[in-house]
Amino acid sequence: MHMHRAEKIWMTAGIAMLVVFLATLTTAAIVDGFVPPSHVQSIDPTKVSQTAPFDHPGLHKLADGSYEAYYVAHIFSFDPQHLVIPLGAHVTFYVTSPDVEHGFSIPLTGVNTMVTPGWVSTVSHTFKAPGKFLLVCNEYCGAGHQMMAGDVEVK
Ligand SMILES: [Cu+2]
Repeated sequence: MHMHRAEKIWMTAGIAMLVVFLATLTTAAIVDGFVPPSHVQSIDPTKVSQTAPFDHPGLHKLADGSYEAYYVAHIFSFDPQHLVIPLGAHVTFYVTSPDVEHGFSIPLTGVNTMVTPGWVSTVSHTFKAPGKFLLVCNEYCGAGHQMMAGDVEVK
């Protein structure tokens, strides 16, 4: 099969870039311990229910007026199932899982993160509009995945 010289150059450049990108990613993961940006804190997945503050999930007010919301995502529900947030509150969500990979998404707000056992995923949002927002798992997590939902009420 005949290949044009320019085609060979482009293929070589493309493969070389792929090798450089994979080498960079592998080096960052192994040498620097690089993890996805939302995974900043680790947790023993077998002890989530005994580990503070996940032993009391829910909304916690901070001294500066902002809030932290601690969530446990497990097959097939969220704890807490329902959360009331004051209008205008800046909330940082901390979410973990004791079992399998889940998703944590509040559509129309930009809150969306994967939840991986052994890690605490973090995402922040300021709730400027009142309303009742759906909270859904958007990672297939098993036979009851479609039932895994809750809500966040801003008022
Ligand atoms: Cu799910």
